[in-house]
Amino acid sequence: MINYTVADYLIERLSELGASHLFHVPGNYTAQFLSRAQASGRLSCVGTINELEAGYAADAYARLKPIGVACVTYGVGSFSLYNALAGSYVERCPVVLINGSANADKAEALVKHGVLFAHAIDTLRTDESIFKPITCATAVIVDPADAPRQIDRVLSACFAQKKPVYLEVRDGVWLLPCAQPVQPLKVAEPDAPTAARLDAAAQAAAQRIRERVLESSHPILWGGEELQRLGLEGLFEELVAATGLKYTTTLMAKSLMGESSPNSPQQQRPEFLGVYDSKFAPPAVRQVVEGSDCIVALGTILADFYGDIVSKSHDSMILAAGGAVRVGREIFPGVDLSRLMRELVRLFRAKSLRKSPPDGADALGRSHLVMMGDAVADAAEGPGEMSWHDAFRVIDETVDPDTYVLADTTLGLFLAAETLIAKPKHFVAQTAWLSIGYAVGAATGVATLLESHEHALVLAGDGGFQMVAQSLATLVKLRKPVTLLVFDNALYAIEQYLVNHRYFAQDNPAPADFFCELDLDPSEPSGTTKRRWDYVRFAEALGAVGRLACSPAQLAEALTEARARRDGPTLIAARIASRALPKELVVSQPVALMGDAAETGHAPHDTPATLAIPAAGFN
Ligand SMILES: Cc1ncc(C[n+]2csc(CCOP(=O)(O)OP(=O)(O)O)c2C)c(N)n1
Ligand SMILES: [Mg+2]
Repeated sequence: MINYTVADYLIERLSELGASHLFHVPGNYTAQFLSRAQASGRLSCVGTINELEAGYAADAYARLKPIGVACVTYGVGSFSLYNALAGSYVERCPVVLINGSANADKAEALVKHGVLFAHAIDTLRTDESIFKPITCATAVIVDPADAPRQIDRVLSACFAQKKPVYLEVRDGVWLLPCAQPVQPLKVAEPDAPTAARLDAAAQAAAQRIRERVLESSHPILWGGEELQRLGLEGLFEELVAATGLKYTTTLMAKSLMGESSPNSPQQQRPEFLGVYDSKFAPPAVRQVVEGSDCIVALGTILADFYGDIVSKSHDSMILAAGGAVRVGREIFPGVDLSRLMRELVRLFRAKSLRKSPPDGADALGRSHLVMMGDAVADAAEGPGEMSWHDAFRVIDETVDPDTYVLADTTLGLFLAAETLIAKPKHFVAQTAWLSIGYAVGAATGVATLLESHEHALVLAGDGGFQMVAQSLATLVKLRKPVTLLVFDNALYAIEQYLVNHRYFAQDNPAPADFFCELDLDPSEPSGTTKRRWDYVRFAEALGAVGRLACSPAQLAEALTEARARRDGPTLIAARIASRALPKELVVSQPVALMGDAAETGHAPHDTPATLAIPAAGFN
């Protein structure tokens, strides 16, 4: 009979923090933990095909629940998950990475005789040191007596800072006796003097924000992802109501509040301007947001998309994120976002504000379906192919309020921004780290949380899908109602757009032009164009249903059929013309996109825009 163990302690704390699943690939170093977790009935262990998928799944889970958990083995497993965890760090997703290492004898053999245990590189703490730069706390547990303290320290950092943590337990220690928790996990609450200081800082910043808003003519609110991570969506909604201001969101924080009007789901709610994703937003949305003389950005991670607006409206923008507030050039350090939001709601409720929105705001009401109409210039499609807008008109019509939409880094991401999401937190996208394939692995995490009437729709490019394609097998195993819609354009279109957008020009004589422009030897095989997969047979080989849609009618039929399936995933390949480009991107010069800084060209400010985002994170 085994009594209370180190494994039990960790399981108890994880479940106390709100995790009911963990995503893993087994390894003998963590085997005892996994069996204990499964037997506990508190943590359901979801086996994934590889560790990258486990990492993406845990990350997505952490966007919808208080924490996500991944459990892998040393080196060979953990390194495969590194990309995913880096994304969690950048996008502030509280993920607990549980790792196991070799037992004490093997550790001693390494130190004394240089004998490498399985997956060792050359020192005992390689994994911990490698994960340090992308976690907010780490621990290596070798002594069961110290386990409660270490586990509590690392988990409370994860929960409080909304960043990933690394927790390694030495094989042989998992089942050693351990003290039980005597009280709930204390999540680093500030002591009384610190709390008073934080309150005062929030009050001062809120006061200044209110003054600045009053001085302006057309202020708007810009909600960001930190509000979601900190569970402040309700306060944001209260602030919208208290100020009467119109609001936009970042692409990552899309669905911060339900976007459609409660009475008419096809209409945008009146306070919502649409997602502002800079140059990719519809022109009417851009005009309104960029026409504001006071953008109040709350909880916004300054991803690459936002370089221009932050730089252009530097002096008129209010930015509250990363534990600080900037009002124009004035910096308020040490401001906790939760306190600030409470204070703003209080101040704006006390006295009503009468401000008119920027010009054009009242005309906004529906997504690109209306704004673009049929006058879409991306119809480069031939027979049996669709344009991007063809596909999105169908997608928009089929997304219902019980559907989670997960959008990958594809040209389709920018159109997905326009799809109305009726319920909060029903849109998931990794728009700062931008690892292609993320949404495909993330589907595993979201799938575990689906209720019987719910459904998830993944929108992925073919390049992204192929990176994590085996995740489909996990969804088959889990029997989850997930639709994986792959934009089958046989192209890494975003990359093509960045390196030579002339490829997409209708009059461009030959794709080979691309090789010349890149100054590559034309006889070299290109990394950009590639052969098409047979997605229908691929799906069938993994036990899923596969459909090929070459027209809007076929896509509508396939999506409706997939939505009706309750016991497993459907893979739909939507044939998009390789040379099709959404109208928003059809320009003579490519817009700066994902690290392509060629077009930003603004003189640097003496006060860096990132000042409000100190490395320490929220606190
Ligand atoms: C893991 C990873 N590798 C490479 C890249 C660079 N990259 C950015 S977009 C892109 C192409 C995406 O192609 P696809 O998924 O087919 O979508 P499309 O652009 O065709 O819509 C690539 C390779 C990346 N962001 N992430
Ligand atoms: Mg593609």
